[in-house]
Amino acid sequence: MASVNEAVRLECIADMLQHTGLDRESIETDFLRYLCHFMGRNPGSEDYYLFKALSYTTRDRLMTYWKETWHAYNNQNLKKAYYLSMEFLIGRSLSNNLLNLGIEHEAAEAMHDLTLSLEEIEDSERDAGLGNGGLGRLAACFMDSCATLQLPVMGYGLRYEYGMFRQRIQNGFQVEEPDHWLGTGQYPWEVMRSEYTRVVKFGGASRQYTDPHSGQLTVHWENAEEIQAIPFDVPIPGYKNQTVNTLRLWSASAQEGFNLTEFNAGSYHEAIAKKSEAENITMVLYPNDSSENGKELRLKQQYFLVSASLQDVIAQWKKHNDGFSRFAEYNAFQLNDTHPSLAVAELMRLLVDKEGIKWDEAWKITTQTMAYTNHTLLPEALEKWPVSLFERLLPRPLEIIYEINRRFLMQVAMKWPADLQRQRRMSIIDEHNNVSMAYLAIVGSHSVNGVAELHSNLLKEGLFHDFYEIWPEKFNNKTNGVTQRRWLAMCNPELRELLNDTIGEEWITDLSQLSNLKPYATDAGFQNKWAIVKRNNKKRLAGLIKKQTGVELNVDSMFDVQVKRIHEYKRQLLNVLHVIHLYSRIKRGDMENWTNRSVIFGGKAAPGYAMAKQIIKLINNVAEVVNSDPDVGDKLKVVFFPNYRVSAMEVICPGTDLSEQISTAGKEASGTGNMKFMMNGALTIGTLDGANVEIREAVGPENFFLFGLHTPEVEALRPHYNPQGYIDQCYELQAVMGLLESGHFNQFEPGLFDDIIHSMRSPNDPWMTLADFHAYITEQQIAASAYLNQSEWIKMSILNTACSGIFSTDRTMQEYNKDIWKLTPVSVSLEE
Ligand code: 26V
Repeated sequence: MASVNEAVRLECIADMLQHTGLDRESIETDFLRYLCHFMGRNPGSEDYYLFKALSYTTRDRLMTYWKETWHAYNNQNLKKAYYLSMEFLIGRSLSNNLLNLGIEHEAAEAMHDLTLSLEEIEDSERDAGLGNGGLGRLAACFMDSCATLQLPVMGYGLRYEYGMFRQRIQNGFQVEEPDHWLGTGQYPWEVMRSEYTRVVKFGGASRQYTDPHSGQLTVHWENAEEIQAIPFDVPIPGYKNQTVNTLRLWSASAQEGFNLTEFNAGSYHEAIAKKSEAENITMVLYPNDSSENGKELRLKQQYFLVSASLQDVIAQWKKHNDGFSRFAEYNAFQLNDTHPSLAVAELMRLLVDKEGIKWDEAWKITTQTMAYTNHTLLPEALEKWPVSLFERLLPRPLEIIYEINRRFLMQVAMKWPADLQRQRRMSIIDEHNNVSMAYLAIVGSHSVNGVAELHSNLLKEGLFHDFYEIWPEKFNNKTNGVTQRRWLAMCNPELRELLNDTIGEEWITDLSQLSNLKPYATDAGFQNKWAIVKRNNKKRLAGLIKKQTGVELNVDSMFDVQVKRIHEYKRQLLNVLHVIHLYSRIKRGDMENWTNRSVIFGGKAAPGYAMAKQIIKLINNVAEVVNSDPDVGDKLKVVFFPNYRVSAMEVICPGTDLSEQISTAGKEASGTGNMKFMMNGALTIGTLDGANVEIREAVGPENFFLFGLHTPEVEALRPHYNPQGYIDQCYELQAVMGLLESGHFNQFEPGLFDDIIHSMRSPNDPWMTLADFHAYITEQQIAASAYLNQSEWIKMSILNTACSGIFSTDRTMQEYNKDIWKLTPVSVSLEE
């Protein structure tokens, strides 16, 4: 590689800066140059081309800072952290990058000069849907906060050709369509970096050799298939701070000149088939957020991510360091759930087999660098992989896992010599010959954290109790957050302006400043302004809903919203039961203390999750009946928002009055949608689950609609849960079940909802939906009555925003950094 003189490097930077002015004229000039010269289009072309031209223009303006940040991180001895995640749910980037660069207004004016609308251009960007839901979006929020905090953190993920499927609703049913988000061209934000291509092995066999010179026993992984990992880098700008961090996404490709022998032997088709098999690895995101265990391709994806990323970090390390004695001092890996927990075995393999480091030394390095975050308590989501699959795909990592387990079980046996049961329970390889990825992650990490206080405690008491007994010091909590840049400043510009005018702009980088709003909660003038902003946001949301579904909402009705993945534990069903209850009240003329409502649902069901798909159909059928009944009119409207995604939430959360967070207590690890709603001034109706607990604590119980069983009550009730008893005791529930069971919502589709009805009536219903029904409708009535007093409601709405300061990922990242990573912030400055 050419080594460049520092003076030349600086000259190059100065030149780049000079040619990427942040003023309106420079933006306009560059935009036209990209559009007309580079892309061969003109300002009258489709919005998508305008979006691309403006994105390139924006990327140019990030590039200097990006290079400088890279330089600052790699040319001094700095500790760095790597966030390993199978998902980064980025969504759109143009408006976010303009905001963080501080050139939103300039870009809008430049477009205006050309009689173009920035908003329309931004709207034509497709979501980068490289994630399922909360876990993937959290990773994206973390990246934004790390860049803003100037932490040297790099994200590693996969560049799926197809992201999260697109959801269409046909006759009330979910239909999945492939999301070829890259389109025919490329993603304007990414930069391909072929020079950092890595090679990942699969299959073959592991052989031991005694080195003839040293007499050392070494292991070779032979006859493996080799697949190239090509990195594509995406810039992650901090907020107005000249820092641009990197998200590196790997794309699989067959080795260049692959299988020449097969080709020469005339097996051209086999050779091509092999090539496409290799490229399959990063073809598609698994659209499941709980089960789907045992799929070979998914395990390949996981190993591909982990191996390429670790090789990348080690190669970078070796450029500047001799040996690995200080590796753990300068590198930290955060595992986003168990999906990348093969990193434990892979780092051991690379250190022992490739770098010739002794096992004990390598193990020390591994456990000192790895940290694991758990994101779910649902047993079906805990990853296990058959040993047989490992034998076929990953023979050498399997041997290493066996050795890790052997040594670990010796440790357990020392501590509890007589307790064979415990040794069996804790084995990384279980009695059915499956590798438990969670146990591998715990054993190989120095830190294990949950994502909300309740969840972290439940991990210690339940799922990981045995491990907590050996290593209590590993366990800690890091309550989730969301980035206020995207989830307030960007998605709610009117509220941003009101906040800036009232308390200044500091909240954008220090969300605790929002507490300065508290004195305004009872100020009539301020309440008025607040109400106007909320109403405008509701108008915008109603407009989008009208466009997507044809349903017209009354902006003065209460917008009651539940958007999230469709899952039984999240209990969209409980919400539907409440809707049916309201409908039945209207039909029987029980209109006392009535509040008009628009109930909005949105979310995707995993394609193989039959019950979740039935729930979508039920919501749509109920919507059809309710919305077309002339007795109902404006009193109640129900909509299912199709294809819920990041960019949809950016319109939904500012326009919401009531946020539904109604999972069975103890099941939702944290939730992050709950935080977005709160920040944008919605009130929550919710159970004591996940981060709801902390939300309620922050805003005060008088500003939160709490209902339902608590976690210990749920568990105590389980053995004698009797749904019929709840029906017998509650005439409202009898009316609701009567309507459902009479086929009122499936008149021409007999038996369609039998499974749903059966599941709610089952004494084994794990989600105990009927147990919380009465408490839920009671609290819903309290919320409805509260809404009738608008000044009270607005006060509570203001207080929700004012108390949401702790739910910034800036706070979350500071905690990860203080307790786990211990990085020093690096300021990047191009002033001189
Ligand atoms: C699991 C699987 C299983 C195999 C197929 C693909 C796949 C994809 C994702 C997952 C993980 C699901 C776990 C998850 O998303 N947890 C959510 O994490 C959020 C961020 O911490 C948290 O707010 C939510 O409460 C939690 O459900």
